[in-house]
Amino acid sequence: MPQEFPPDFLWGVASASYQIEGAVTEGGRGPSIWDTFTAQPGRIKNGDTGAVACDHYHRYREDVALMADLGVDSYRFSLAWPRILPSGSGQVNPAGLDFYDRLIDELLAAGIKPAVTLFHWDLPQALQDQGGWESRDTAYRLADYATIAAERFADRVHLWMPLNEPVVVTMFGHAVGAHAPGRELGFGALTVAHNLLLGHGLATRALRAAGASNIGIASNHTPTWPASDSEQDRAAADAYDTLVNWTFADPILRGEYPDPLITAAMPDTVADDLEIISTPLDWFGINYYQPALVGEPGGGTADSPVLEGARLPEGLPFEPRTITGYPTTGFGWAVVPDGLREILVTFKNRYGDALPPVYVTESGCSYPDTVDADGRVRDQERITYHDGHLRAVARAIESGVDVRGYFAWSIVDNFEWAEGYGQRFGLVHVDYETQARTPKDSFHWYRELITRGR
Ligand code: GBH
Repeated sequence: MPQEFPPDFLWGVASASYQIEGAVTEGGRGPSIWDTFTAQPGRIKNGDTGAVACDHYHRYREDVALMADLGVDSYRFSLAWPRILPSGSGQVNPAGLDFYDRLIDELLAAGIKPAVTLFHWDLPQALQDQGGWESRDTAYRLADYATIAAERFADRVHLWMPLNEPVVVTMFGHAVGAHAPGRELGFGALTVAHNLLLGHGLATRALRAAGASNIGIASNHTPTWPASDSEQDRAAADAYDTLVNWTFADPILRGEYPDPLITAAMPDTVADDLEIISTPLDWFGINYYQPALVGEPGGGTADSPVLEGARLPEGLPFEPRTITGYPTTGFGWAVVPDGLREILVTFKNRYGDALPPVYVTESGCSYPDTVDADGRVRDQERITYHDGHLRAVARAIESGVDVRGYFAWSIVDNFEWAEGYGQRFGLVHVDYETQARTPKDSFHWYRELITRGR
């Protein structure tokens, strides 16, 4: 398979600060909305929190050594905003910058290119207290933070991403409340989407002004399938597609919202804001997990494993259905490798030459992996998952999509948000009692693949 990838294809792994670092009160870090959210009873499975997580803050050298052994070209991780700016803005915390300095230097010494996300959901609580992403000011605070990060790290970072998955922050964090900050605004969350996108544009400009290059985004996208050929189901799928995909990609890649109704829900400054939001990117990153099967409301079971227990807003013009006929992950998500090819090709068809080079900034699967008596983790399903998804990338490249790299989610098992530690996505198993790391069979498989690719 490797020969189907260009020689400079970037083989990577990914993670995010709150999911792995722990040490939430150390090194001058301020509280984030995820510290607050995980402290609220009933929010997270088993009452898990990211307080210790994988203790990566203390064990980053060991984790970088694992990545060096794995042979990846690049490691995508996020900076914890509240480590760098404990109150979200104003006073910089030198110990926070120093931590990422050490991590970046450790990576470079191992020949691994750092790929940095600025905001992977751990908003400083102080900014939430001032309105969080419901407030336009937060977009400007992201840009200030981007300047600080670029001034310190621009010379050593290979890829920059101001945001991870604005759609998930909007929907899970602010429409249905399954993620921090737990808001249930329904369609009111569209303002949040706009503020996030504005923040993305402002931060892109701030990064560039401070000397950073190679700026993109990690945006979650979902090929959307109508539940049937009926006109109603096709209209419902269209509405879903517009809301979860194009509301987030069109402003960036076309400088407009996909539907006049959405534009109308935005502030009066929308035209000027779209100028900023559509600041050209050097590349566009797609996170892909599974397609969505969508039908008309009331036509089936609104059975969404992740949204289980969360109240969907009233009056949605669509209803998600369960995808059948495919294997499922531990989460219950359908494993549909061709969906990755489909979304990549859909992007190329929709945006044509306006689409910059693409990276798959995340793809992965969770299973309840255990370490066998002989010290092995036999995760053949994960091997099948990544093998299938990489073949899908190769097919997309063949059809003319300029895909430059693939970041497997995730390097280590970690704190899976509302699901706590129950879902394991890593190529490396983590024993949360001892913090022992055990490379899974998928780790050895990925190493083989990468080595053959060179
Ligand atoms: C990513 O989000 C995150 O960036 C990362 O932090 C996280 O650990 C990783 O994926 C694994 O979850 O219709 O209820 O079945 C993933 C975004 C959005 C993907 C919801 C799955 C299906 C939800 N997810 N989607 S549901």
